[in-house]
Amino acid sequence: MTSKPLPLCRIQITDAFWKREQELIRSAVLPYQWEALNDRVEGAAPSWWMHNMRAAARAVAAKKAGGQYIPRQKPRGMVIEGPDPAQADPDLFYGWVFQDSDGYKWIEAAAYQLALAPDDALQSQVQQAIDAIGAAQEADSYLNTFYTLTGIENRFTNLKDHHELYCFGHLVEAAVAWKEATGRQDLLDIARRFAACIGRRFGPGKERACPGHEIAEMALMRLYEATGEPEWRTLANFFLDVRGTAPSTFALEENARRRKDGLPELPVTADRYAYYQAHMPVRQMTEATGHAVRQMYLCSGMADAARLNNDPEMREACLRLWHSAVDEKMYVTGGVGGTHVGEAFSRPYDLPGDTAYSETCAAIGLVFFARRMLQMAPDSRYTDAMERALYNTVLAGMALDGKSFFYVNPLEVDPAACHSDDRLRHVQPQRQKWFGCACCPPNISRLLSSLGAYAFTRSDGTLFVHLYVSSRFETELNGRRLQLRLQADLMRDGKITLSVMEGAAEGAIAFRIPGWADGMTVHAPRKEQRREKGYLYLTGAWTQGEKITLDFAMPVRVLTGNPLIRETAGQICYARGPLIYCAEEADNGKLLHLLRAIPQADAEVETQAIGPVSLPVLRVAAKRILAKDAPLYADWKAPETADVTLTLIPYFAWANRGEGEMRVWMHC
Ligand code: FUB
Ligand code: ZN
Repeated sequence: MTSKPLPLCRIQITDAFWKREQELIRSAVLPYQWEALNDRVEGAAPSWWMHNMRAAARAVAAKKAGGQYIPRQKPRGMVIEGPDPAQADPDLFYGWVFQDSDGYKWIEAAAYQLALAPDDALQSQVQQAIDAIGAAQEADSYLNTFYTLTGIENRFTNLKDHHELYCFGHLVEAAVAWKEATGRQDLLDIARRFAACIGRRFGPGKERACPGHEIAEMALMRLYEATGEPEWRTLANFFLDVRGTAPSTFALEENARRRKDGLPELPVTADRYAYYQAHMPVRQMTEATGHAVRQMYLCSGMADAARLNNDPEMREACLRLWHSAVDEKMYVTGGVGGTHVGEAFSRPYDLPGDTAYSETCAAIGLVFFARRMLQMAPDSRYTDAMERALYNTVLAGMALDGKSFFYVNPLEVDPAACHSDDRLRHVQPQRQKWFGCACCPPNISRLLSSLGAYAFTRSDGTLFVHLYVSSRFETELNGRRLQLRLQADLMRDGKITLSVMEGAAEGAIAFRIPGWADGMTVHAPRKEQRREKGYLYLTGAWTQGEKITLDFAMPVRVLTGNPLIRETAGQICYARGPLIYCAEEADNGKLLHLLRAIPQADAEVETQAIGPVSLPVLRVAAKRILAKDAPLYADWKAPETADVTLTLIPYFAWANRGEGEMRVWMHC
């Protein structure tokens, strides 16, 4: 039974925790990111987004006026370092080749916010951004500031690395979101024209191609669903089916460059391109490999294709990749991509805590993949992973005041080591204001602003409640409208109430039974109850004024890692509900590795202020090894210990009280 998300404009998040997050995005994050896109944030790495759009617009205008545009740059390398923006040459491109995507992601997030509530200032900033994008679109509808400014004749010659189709995908996502939020067609027209430009060159019976960084696949599927225009699904299917087949399109384009440089050509087999998930046809894939964000975006596109084409073979491939990514390669925090070498997936069970990469965007990609798997066939294992990624790694990506961000999400941090050890150069002990490669902050904004689309989906006869986020929302059930209110507060407990505020309908409301729930009680008079794949289906007549309640037991849990994970051997971590906990220096002093957890000890749940919010923390008895004057090595004897009370805070809230040690897994 397939399902689709409810329109965001029909969902009002009222949840004490999530409403604050969404408002933070609106009031602090989006305005800040707009300043960043315009290079007006002192002390932050420049974005160059508006700069590049304006420079490209001048080039395009010159060409449209019949003049010539001779670029002063060559499309070499992935990043063009710029000076201080005040000293920048107004006609040059600066930053990463995929810089255009940052602004597209920002527009997408802003559109979701505008679907939730009007905001004239935000709307007019988006309009400025759209005007800038429209002006940078070439006469033949091509749109990419990097190639416009470095030589348009070179476009589509390095799809492997130069992210044209990635920027295109983000443009499409933004355009559909904007149209759905405001009814405005302008950005959608720009995106459709660019899609058509791509479709004139690539597709069945035309040139073969596939994106080096996936997203175009899921974006085109979304464009197809939004417009009903079949050519976008055809193009998405084409990109998926070309991927990993011989002759490798990446090898062919590399060889074209090598020929120009007088270098010998390489074999055109696909097997060298596992980093790009282009080493075998996607339908044959069994293991999540290579760059983690790309892999998750590919999986999302594959899941869309499996659903929209009703393609069981593609679904089987999705299931295998899900198993690999989630059952063998996911951190307890829902992060994926264990190695900083290439921001990539490592071997199964290789999940180091201190050198973890676990990019925020990769966890976001896992959320995308999970929602799409749920749309195909509801099963709480997808929702459990989605919730784990969301409540832990995704949330950790942003400070509680919305002013700084993590790109990398380690599970163990010693700031002294981060500052001095090159092996940890990628690990920041404090969130950063912005990044030269700023993929994560706007990705967090777009996901959190569209949270409702992950909380609920519906098919004709069933409404699915995936995430327990307090909200008021409207849905249809078997063609009849219902206004519903969901009350929950997972930061406190697992009590859920669903009330019918208005309307009457017959059908099923399916509630996910979270994997963390240690039993549940259900009060649902006059409803037939059935459990399937981790969902409780309550079927019957739903009428105004009625209420059903669920109470999921939410004890503190002590988790262990699979014995094959070397890094978690002999350690435990604490969890409660969707939250994974960690110890921080701010509460427990330095040298956290000397703490010894006592798995049998009962933990108390208390509320503590952390930065601007009050959060549930755990207090639990533990021991601390006394380490005074010990030689480097000595004969073993039972260590001297002191009794301590360990304070554990939700992982997502770490690094909000200055720099200090942190660890998720505790020795015991
Ligand atoms: O390459 C575009 C984005 O930048 C990727 O998704 C991130 O991992 C970062 O490399
Ligand atoms: Zn990122």
